[in-house]
Amino acid sequence: MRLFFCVELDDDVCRTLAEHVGRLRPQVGGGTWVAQDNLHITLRFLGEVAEAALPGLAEVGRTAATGIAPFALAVDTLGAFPSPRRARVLWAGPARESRPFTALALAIEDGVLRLGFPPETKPALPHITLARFHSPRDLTGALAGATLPPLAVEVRQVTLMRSELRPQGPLYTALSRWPLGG
Ligand code: 2AM
Repeated sequence: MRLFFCVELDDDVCRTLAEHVGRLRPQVGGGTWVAQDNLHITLRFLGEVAEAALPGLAEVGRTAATGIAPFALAVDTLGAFPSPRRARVLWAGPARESRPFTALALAIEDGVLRLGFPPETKPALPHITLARFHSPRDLTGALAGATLPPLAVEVRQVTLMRSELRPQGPLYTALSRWPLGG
């Protein structure tokens, strides 16, 4: 099964994001837009994982979550990977680095490495993917005029999510959740 660790978002955060994204969408056009209910912050993508690995992953999630106290992420910025001029991913996220988020992602990374997963090569930058583009898109104009109301994402738990890929978009199912701070 295809799995990833993530931070789920409260319904009101998803709703506010979806409203603002709705305004941006006509300007950007095209792309594959993430359904409101699927918005999340990835902590670690695992890919295809055998069922036998689930107990180990549960231990990783529990240990990582227990070691970090709940915290808030100020989601106040729209951005693009790898750059606004050649965007493949449009995202919302915090402008500033979040130490607790980095610590949480590192704790999970540490745990999955111990289980034998190959190391993550991308830095753990907290972001909520809003849209993906098959070919690079110049979003400098759209992003220059776009604003986001400051959103406080309360990070209270870690989720191990299952992703089933379907033609109409992925179906996410939470397999386990662990509260931060134990
Ligand atoms: P992204 O939002 O930055 O694209 C579920 O697919 C989540 O896992 C996505 O939010 C995605 O992050 C992340 N992810 C990381 N690497 C991935 C990969 N190779 N394939 C699919 N998703 C990946």
